[in-house]
Amino acid sequence: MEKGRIITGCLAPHPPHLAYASNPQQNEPKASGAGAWQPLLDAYARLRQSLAAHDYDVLVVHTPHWKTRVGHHFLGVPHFEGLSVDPIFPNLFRFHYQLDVDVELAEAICRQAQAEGLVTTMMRNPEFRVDYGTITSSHLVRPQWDLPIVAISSARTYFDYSDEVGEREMLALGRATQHAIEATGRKALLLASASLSHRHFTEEPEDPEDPSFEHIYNPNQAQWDQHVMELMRQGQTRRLLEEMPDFIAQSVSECRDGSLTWLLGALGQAEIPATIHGYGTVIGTGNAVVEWDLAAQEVGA
Ligand code: 2X7
Ligand code: FE2
Repeated sequence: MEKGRIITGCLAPHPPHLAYASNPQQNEPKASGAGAWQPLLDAYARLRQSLAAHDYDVLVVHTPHWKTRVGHHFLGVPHFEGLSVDPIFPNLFRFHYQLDVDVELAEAICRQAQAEGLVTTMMRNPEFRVDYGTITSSHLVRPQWDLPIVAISSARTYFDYSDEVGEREMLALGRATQHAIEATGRKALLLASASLSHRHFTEEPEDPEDPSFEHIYNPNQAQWDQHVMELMRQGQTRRLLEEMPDFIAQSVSECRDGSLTWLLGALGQAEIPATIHGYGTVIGTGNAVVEWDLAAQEVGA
């Protein structure tokens, strides 16, 4: 068997508004337009165009909205279908999903993570309702739903211990993911499903599409977003990881659920420049669509 590899890693935020605004037939609520979220939809279109040049056979997603009390969990049933509802925005996201899971790869990551000293569990309940983070990011990146996924939960380490311990665990989970992909011969696309700055409005306008309502909630936190994106652009991955606890604390970033650090760990903390496909706000949060194209690096090397 040929050694597997990570083709590309992406920061792929999951505001349900973006799934809603793209009007997939699976989603019950229908949007009349994209309004203020158009820049983010355009960013996802650019990401999809860039990914079309690559051949990969599985999407591996780390999601903040499947929160597991003890350890890191992995979907462990070959097929799931059901209705996923955003608990905060049920008016925007009621998505009828059908998806396949690469259980062999999920089990391999699970075992490898155990070998790294992490607590892990395979989730074997066929009735389990898949979270909106996994679904939104996967859908926006590959709306065809023609490839299997691996979905990884968000353990509570940052919250129960500290941001520093959380960071160490996510780097270990990233290493485990990379090694399992190599050992199983997969060509994998990795998705860190997270917003950057995450302070948001607590009230929704009567018309959720009203563009006059949409703007960044806190400019100080948005400045952090600009700084973090500049580090990504410059390929300063180690510095980004060093600053991650401050970024998380000072911008109440959703990266505290670990997805971005997991991704950077899986990419071997490679110091390669990322492409920022776009940035925009959703209900006041800061969201960037970002790509680290490992395959292109190898070709250029
Ligand atoms: O989960 C989210 C999010 N991360 C950002 C914005 C709006 C809603 O949901
Ligand atoms: Fe979220």
